[in-house]
Amino acid sequence: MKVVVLVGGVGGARFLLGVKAALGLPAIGEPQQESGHEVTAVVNVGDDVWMHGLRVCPDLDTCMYTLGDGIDTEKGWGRVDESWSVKEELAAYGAEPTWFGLGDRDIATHLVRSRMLRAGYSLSAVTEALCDRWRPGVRLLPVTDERVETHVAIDAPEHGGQRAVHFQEWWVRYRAEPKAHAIVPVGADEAKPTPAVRDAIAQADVVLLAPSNPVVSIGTLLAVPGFRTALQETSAPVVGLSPIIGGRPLRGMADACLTAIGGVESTAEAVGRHYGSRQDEKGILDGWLVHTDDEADVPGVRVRAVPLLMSDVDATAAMAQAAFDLAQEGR
Ligand code: FO1
Repeated sequence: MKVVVLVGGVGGARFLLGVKAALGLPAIGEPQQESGHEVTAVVNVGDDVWMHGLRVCPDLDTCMYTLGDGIDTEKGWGRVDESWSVKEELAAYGAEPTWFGLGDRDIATHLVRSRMLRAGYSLSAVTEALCDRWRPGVRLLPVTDERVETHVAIDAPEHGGQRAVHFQEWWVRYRAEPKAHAIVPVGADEAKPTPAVRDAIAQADVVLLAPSNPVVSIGTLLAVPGFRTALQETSAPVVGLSPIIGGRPLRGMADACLTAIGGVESTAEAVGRHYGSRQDEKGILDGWLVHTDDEADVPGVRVRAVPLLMSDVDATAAMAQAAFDLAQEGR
C-alpha cells in the first residue's frame, strides 16, 4: 500500500512511527521490499530558518531524527545526548540570536545542509542525502524546494502598530505569548509543490493528515499553490486526524494559531469544517477521525470517534489503523 502522510514536527513525527507500526514495518531502518508498503511524508517547511548562517529545518529534522532513532525524546526535537559548546561560545561573542539553541551534534546536520544548498542542490536532494545516514524508513519530502517561511504579526507599541517576526521568534523567544494578529506563510504564493510530492499524492492509495497544527503545519502545506488541488484530484481517499483532544489542542499553541486565521474555534468540528469536504470546491477531506470525547458534524465527511492520544507507539498504531479503516470505506 502506498501511504502519504502530511506532517509538521513533533506530533507528525510520532504519528509516522505509528503508521509504520500499523503497517508492520520495522521501527528502525528500511522496510523490506517484500512488505509491499511505502510510506511518504510530505513535510512542512514554514518553520525553516537561517540561524548563524546555517539553514535549520526543524520539521524535516524532527521526522528524520525520530524515525532514525536519534531524537531527544524528552524535548521532542534535536539530538539525543546533545552538548551545547557552540551555543555557549556564540553567546560569549554576543552573537544574536541567543534565544535559539543549536546543539553541537545537530549543527553537523545544518552544516551539511547549508553547504549543499549553497552548492546548488535542492532541499529535496539535500534531505535525501541526510536520510542516507538516518534511514528513516519513510520517504521524507519537503513540500516545496522554494523558500517559504511562516511569519507572525504581533503588536509593536514602540512602532505604533504591529511588526512581523519569524515563526521561531514568536514560538521560541516569546513562547507564543503575544497575540498573533496574522500568520503568513511568506513566499508560499511563488512556491510550488515538488514533482515528487505531486507524484506521491497522485499515486497514493491513501492520504492521511497527521494530527499536526492545522495552521502552521498543515496550513502551510495547503498554502503552496497546487497542493490543495493535488489533494482534491487524487483518486486516493483523504482522512484527517484531529489534533484537538477534549476540546483543546493537545500540543503546542494551535488555539492561538486558529484564532489568528480568522477565529476558527479549537474544536474537532471547527477544525474538520476548516479543512472541509472534498465534495465541496475547496475542501480536502473524505474522512475525519476525532477523539472519543469529541463530536463533530462535518457535512460531506465521514466522522468516527476513536482514542487519539499518542501515548505510545501501540496507541499511535491503533490511530493509524483506524484511519486506514475509515479510508477503506472509500471516497
Ligand atoms: N525549540 C525551543 O523551544 N528552543 C530552541 O532553542 C529550539 C531550537 C531548535 C533547533 C533546531 C530544531 O530543529 C528545533 C529547535 N526547536 C527549539 C524546536 C522548534 O522551534 C519548534 O518546536 C518547531 O519548529 C515547531 O514544530
